[in-house]
Amino acid sequence: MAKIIGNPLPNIPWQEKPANLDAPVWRYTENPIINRHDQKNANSIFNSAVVPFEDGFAGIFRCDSRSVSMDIFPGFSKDGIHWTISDKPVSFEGDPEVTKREYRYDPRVLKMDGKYYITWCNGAHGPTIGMAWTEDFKTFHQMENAFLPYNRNGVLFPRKIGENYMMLSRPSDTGHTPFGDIFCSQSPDLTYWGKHRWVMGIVNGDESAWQSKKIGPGCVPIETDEGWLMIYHGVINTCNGFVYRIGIALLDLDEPWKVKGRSRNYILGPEELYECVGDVPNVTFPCAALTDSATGRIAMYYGCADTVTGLAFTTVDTLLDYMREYPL
Ligand code: BMA
Repeated sequence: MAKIIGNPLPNIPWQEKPANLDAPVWRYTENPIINRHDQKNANSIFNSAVVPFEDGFAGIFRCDSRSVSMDIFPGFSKDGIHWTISDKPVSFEGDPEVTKREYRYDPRVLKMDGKYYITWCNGAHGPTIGMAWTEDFKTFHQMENAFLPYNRNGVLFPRKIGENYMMLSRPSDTGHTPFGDIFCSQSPDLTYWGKHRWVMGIVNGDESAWQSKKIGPGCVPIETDEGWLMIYHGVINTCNGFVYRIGIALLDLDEPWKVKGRSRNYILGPEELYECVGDVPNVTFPCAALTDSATGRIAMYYGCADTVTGLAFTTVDTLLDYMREYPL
């Protein structure tokens, strides 16, 4: 039995695994939990991140507007399922050269050292990784962008590892990047990032074709006694374009650029109508996971077809057993 290192979360959203299901992840029966117009002026709400907050949950949501501009918005929920998302985007305090908005999307959130940190894909002469912190999800303090353009999918580890903070990311280009591996970078102060190490790449050939075009970090890594459980996205290029699925790997606890295990199979992919049909068909894109250390339960939030937000469930043992049953 693997153990999640972290806090218990007795109010984690949860449903039991359906008895006849042959898969390591099961969807919430009332998916999608957030529909495309569940916020004023939203065209679509997806690729969003949540975290336990006070006696419920808070989140940062990607809402693309009906002029199809991308921004991030705070939201709150008592149960992690029903959300109220602000009409107003996150407004940042900080250096005006840095807070200047071009576009913002695909946020991640975590609690570290008593503050909530947000990372997102930030337009700054090309996409890069924006960073900010908040204590109350009302006032947000923007920090320096972590990297030079072009980069996407910046995902912090939830604590210092050794001397340094660490962040996973996926160097990219200005467009719909036809390549992409996962890297790990280190920082003593969350401002200056270096010691960039390659973590893992696409899988060439037929062995695991769902991740043959590009991969990128998804949820904040989950600390277990066996390593960091990384939930990531993998992409295949098909005759109808890119298809995004979700996979898992286990990273070394002290040197997280070292991969200890990786699943050949995806754990979830576009199958339901709301995952296959939308503004961008056939996309499942993970950005957050709640965990309960008491039970090993995991509740994963993922964008569906770049249009709505889904919720799915699993446990740490279910994922690690599946990874070992279908190793890469
Ligand atoms: C990526 C990002 C994601 C999106 C995905 C699929 O490049 O733009 O936000 O979910 O493409 O369209």
